[in-house]
Amino acid sequence: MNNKLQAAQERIDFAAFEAKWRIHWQNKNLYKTGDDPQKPNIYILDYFPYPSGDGLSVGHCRNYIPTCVSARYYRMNGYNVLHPMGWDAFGLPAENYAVEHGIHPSMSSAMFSATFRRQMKLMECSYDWSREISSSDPSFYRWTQWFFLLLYQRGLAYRAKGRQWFCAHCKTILANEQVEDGRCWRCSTQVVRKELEQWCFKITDYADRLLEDLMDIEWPESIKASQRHWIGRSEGVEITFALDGTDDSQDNYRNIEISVFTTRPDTLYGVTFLTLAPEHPLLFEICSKEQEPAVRAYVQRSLTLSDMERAASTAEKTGVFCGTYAIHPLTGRRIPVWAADYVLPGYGTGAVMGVPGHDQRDLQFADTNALSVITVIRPEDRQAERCYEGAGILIDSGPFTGYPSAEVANLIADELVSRQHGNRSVRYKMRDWLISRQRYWGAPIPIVHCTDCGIVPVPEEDLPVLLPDTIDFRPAGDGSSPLSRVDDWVQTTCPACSGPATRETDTMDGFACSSWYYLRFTSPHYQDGPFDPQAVRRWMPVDSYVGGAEHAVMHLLYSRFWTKVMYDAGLVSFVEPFSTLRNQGMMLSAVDGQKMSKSKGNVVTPDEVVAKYGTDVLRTYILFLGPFDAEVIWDERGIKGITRFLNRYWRLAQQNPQFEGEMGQKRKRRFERRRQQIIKRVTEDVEDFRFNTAVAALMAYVNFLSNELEHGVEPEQFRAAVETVTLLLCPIAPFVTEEVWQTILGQPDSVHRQSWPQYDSEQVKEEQVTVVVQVNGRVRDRLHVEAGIDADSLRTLALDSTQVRRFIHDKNVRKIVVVPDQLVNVVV
Ligand code: ANZ
Ligand code: ZN
Repeated sequence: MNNKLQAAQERIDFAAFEAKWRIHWQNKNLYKTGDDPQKPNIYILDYFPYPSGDGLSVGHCRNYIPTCVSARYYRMNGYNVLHPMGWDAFGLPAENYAVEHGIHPSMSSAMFSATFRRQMKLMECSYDWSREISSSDPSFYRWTQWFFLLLYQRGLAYRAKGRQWFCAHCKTILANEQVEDGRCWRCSTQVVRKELEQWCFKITDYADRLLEDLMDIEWPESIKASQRHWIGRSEGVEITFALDGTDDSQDNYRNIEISVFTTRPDTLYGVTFLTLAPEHPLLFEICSKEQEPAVRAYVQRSLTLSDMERAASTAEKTGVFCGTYAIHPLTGRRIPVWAADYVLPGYGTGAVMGVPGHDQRDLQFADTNALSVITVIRPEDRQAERCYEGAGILIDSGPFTGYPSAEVANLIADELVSRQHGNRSVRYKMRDWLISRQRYWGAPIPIVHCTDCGIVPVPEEDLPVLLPDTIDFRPAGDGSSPLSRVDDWVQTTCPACSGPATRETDTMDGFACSSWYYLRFTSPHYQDGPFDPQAVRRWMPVDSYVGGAEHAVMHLLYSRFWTKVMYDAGLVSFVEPFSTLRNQGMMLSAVDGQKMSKSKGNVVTPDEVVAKYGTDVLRTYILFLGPFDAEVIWDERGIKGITRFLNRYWRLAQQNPQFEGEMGQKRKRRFERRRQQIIKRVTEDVEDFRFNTAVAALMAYVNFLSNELEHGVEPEQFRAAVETVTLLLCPIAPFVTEEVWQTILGQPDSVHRQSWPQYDSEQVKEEQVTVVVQVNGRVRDRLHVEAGIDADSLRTLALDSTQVRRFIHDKNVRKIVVVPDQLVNVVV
């Protein structure tokens, strides 16, 4: 060995240089958003985090470290990169903490975001901190209020009375999906219904566009599916049933009609009852006198159940007869009308035509209440079944008997329309977005109530409507906002008539802020509007958006809705805010296999890992743990391998081979090819968010270099290789690579300002060689393979050759001799 290996510093001492580089980079303003008009632009964004008192765990790093690597990669590739960070600061955690500790929510949320910021800086996430925003800052929520007014002016914000779930313990309204078994999901208190006037955004107006435009964005299929499911578009028919009373006292409703929504008009001949939701507005009008008390009692009882419980397939299908009959629109048959709580008030028309022969829930209801079952469709290949929900052939259906159900659905729909008994109709599961919150820590809704003028929007020039500072912000408990107690804030003058008026005391749901924050980042200090139109033209839509899968619907749907509204208002020129979306996988604790959370006591913080191993090790390990989108378990034992890898790289970089011989043309070519290949590999992996395989490839390459070095490598070749690894590794492990680049390799400028190494797609290709295959010493075949192919693969290829197989025939293979790149001899 004619290679003098130097005595290298064995282990990286991160403490010796981390702080130095942090300051250096900060002084150099390394992460400043590029603004070179010659360069392409890319916007890389993390979900707007909601700072909590718990701070970040290593689980959160699975979001922030990959996007940081991606941002660094594009900077090195000559892009202007917008990679900002800010805080979704309004909301319950900050407010609850404030209530508990007797401080102001602006304090608690400032504390929380300070912790997040400190931890992100610790990980050296490459954000342009000069663009930091906070949604609770009046300079931000002024524009959230501005958007409220925009929605209001466009008829998309309205106030409506509705019965909402209310938790007396949390003192707040809950959405339907936050009620479990009739209890609050947060504290298990039994919830009650409260009749309240609430502000809503008319997202339902955009249902079809929200569905259609999903086609044009690169999002995980599962997220698109969740959104489709949530929107829940159904095509069907609204059928009207006339009523037929049982006694004279009911004459008065002879001209009332009940309308049902069905997706299965082909089952019309199988209707044996109608069911109305207990909340149906006509319910008591159509009840017979005799049945009314029973119906009232039933309605009272069903009001304690949540929609989820009522809709559950396992729920008991209770109901009560109304004493009334409807008339079948085609046969004239009399059909009993019932009230039943499995029918939900918010969907379709709040009334259902019961077809127990073809709908499971209707069958359960019929069985529970001794109603008859009629079968009108049978499967094509089998006997009729008691409850068959599929398509098939019509039976006992008058003129439609014998026809296929799909066709009949259309025929019956046409028939009903022409007889004016029905209309084709499209229904959505999605409801309008309830935006009102009766809590303090949110953006006040910019509305004034005037006794003379009614609802009056606050004029744009009077924004922001500031949250009053010094108030008792504890929630009231009766469903009213704490703001309603601040008399001198509530009392105001009407912008329209200057008469006395009161302010709206509800604040906006935090999701309002996160529906447009990504636009603010393009021009965070802009004064004349929510964003600088030129900056938005330059950066939007977001090219790469990354966050957890738990926001599949709400935030992502609301943002899409706002963007479409802005498009319609001529504010932006695109209809989708996020072109590409990726969800990182969850990180589970090794302690209990659960999601990390403070209450479970299983949190590992980035702080402790950095203190023990250094930032580079944390970053590299997070990336290496598993595929970006896979669920992984935090296992500290795995860190050893990462430390070993970075130390090996560190020792390698310190080598200065004094090689006097020559590598030989062939070896030299191979050495260079390997360098080209690693560039290609890491480039492709980083672009496709395959960071774990990028790290693995770099590990293999460092091992390769260490081995080669033992055989002697010419200094020039070696230096090129070390520079290449350093450049490829620097987005992942920014500190040690900078130390190598500047201190060891003696380069004058930061490694992070270098260009990403390029490869030549011709040069990465393996050389081809011809390998001769012999059977018992006679040449039987020639294989064209990549040079350097391993012996095992050659053996397999040789035995797979039809030529060779012919000569082996049924003899036993005794031995296979392999001379790499040249020959395989099979002895039989
Ligand atoms: C008769 C029928 C026969 C139905 C049959 C289904 C099968 P999707 O696809 O989810 O839109 N429905 C309508 N309004 C309802 C309400 N407010 N609460 C509960 N159920 C309601 O479902 C549409 C079907 O759900 C409708 O079609 C109706 O039952 C029921 F063999 O009508 B169908
Ligand atoms: Zn007025």
